[in-house]
Amino acid sequence: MSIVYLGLGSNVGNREENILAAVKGLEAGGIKVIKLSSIIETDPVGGPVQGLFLNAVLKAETSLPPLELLKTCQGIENALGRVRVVNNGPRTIDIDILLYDDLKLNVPGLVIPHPRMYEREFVTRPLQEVI
Ligand code: PH2
Ligand code: MG
Ligand code: MG
Repeated sequence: MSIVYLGLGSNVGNREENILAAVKGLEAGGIKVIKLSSIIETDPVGGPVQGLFLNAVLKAETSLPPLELLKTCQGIENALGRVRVVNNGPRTIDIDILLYDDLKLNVPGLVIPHPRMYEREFVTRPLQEVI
């Protein structure tokens, strides 16, 4: 089993419902959520002019290897109606792998630790609650 930290963000539709639906989807996908942070409202960072986000971070346990975990996260994003239009643009749900044990990985489509996590307060603030 591995310990992973995932970042969740939403700024389209019912943002809280989207985050909670993502948590349920992760649980259904074999990712055991150990601790969910508070859900905080944050100003958008980067990207086009867009609405405020709700963000959260969770700590979980999983036997999925990194690329399988990524596929599961992307499957949940798609199932919740995410459409990729603009980079860093509005999204119903974004699920990012922040940390995976003490693994360092850099392959096409996945970099762990998440390369921008430590400069983003919308990640570091909720992360402190669950670490
Ligand atoms: N995600 C981004 C870009 N900007 N800003 C906030 N506040 N929250 C996010 O989750 C977010 C963002 C790219 O994934
Ligand atoms: Mg993201
Ligand atoms: Mg993402």
